[in-house]
Amino acid sequence: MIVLRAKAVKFDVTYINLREKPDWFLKISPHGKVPVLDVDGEPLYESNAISEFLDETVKPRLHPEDPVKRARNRAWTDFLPDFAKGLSGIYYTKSKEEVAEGVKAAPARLTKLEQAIARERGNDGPYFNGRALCMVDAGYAPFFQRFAIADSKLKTGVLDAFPLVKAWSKALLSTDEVTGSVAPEFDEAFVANLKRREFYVGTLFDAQSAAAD
Ligand SMILES: N[C@@H](CCC(=O)N[C@@H](CS)C(=O)NCC(=O)O)C(=O)O
Repeated sequence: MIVLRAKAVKFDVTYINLREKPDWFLKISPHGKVPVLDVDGEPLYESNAISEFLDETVKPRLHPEDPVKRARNRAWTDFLPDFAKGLSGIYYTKSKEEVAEGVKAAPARLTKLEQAIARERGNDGPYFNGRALCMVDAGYAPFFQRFAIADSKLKTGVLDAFPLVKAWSKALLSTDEVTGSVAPEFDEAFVANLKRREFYVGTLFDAQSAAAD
């Protein structure tokens, strides 16, 4: 969605309930996962594949022009599932103790990312490659969005030791393409999901204030 928005593509969104996946969705999504992009009746799946398709077919290019830089950007997008595990390992946990373990484990991945930003960018940002939003930004932003909601209650301060990552996350979370990429009730739905799955962080959002947090 961030890539679509960055390229000003006109699109319609259909949200589905992942706990009751409709048949039409299961027919077009082989792994039963979102997102799926329907391009004139051709379903595309896997965020990376969709984003790459959009970058090849719709201007402006979000990937760097320089092939070496582009390859390194792709390498950091490949690191995303591992990185995401570092953050979700903090909030997809069932107790305070598990949160603390997650906080202890996350810096190994955050250090790699901090070093990558320092090395790849060579300027003040605010995005992964500098002044322009790029594909790496689009990949990481959703994970920073989710972490920010959880950490508004956990207050781990885990990003404090990683100033470049922290500033990057802050920039992404105040970028229109990112903030507008989720449904208006996204925060509320995310918190409801944390509660439903009985994660410890869910207990920190009380029923009355969840919608406002
Ligand atoms: N590798 C996939 C992962 C997508 C993914 O995990 N989607 C989750 C929601 S964020 C999903 O559809 N989960 C439903 C399920 O696994 O049943 C991608 O990047 O598109």
